Amino acid sequence: HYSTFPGTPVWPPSRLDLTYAFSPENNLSDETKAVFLRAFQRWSAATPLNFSETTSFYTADIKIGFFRGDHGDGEPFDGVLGTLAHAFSPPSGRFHLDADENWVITGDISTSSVTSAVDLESVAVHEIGHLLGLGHSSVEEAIMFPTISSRTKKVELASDDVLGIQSLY
Ligand code: TQI
Ligand code: ZN
Ligand code: ZN
Repeated sequence: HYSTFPGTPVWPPSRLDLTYAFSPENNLSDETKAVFLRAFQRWSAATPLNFSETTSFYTADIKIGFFRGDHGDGEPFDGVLGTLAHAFSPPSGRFHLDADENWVITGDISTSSVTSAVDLESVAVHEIGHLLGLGHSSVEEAIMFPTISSRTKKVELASDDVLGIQSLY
């Protein structure tokens, strides 16, 4: 079953149109940005929320960046595997990914020869769940289940994720 954070923080009902931006120093490719777009679309399809990219990083509701090691928020990344990414509950909007991971942004990850390959879209869908107010789920098929098998792509919301997000929005 899904969970929420203590106190059930959500984006206010008056804020159904949320903006996101990528850290300018990351210089991400359009292909990488498209992965995040698809991940946001999975949640907007199940809710009244809409997400749009803005180039104005400092005013964006959701700020996405790849960082390595200690990046100034007291929750340092740890190199390959271990922590992959973290996102904070509403209305923080902070979404950080570990730049040291072997991110896979395209193709069939199950056939990757890199044992530590991590599917970016799967992690993005999971972290956006946290950004919107979902905690972890006990349902293994759910996006919000707290573990994922290596070299696995899991990007489709399970009914448990949909029930969870629809309880919030
Ligand atoms: N990052 C953890 C996560 O997002 C960070 C975390 C631990 C956390 N406990 C939390 C965030 C409680 C919010 C609330 O779950 S992670 C997975 C999964 C991670 C793990 O790097 O371990 C995914 C990131 F589910 F596959 F294990 C993304 Cl998809
Ligand atoms: Zn961080
Ligand atoms: Zn999580």
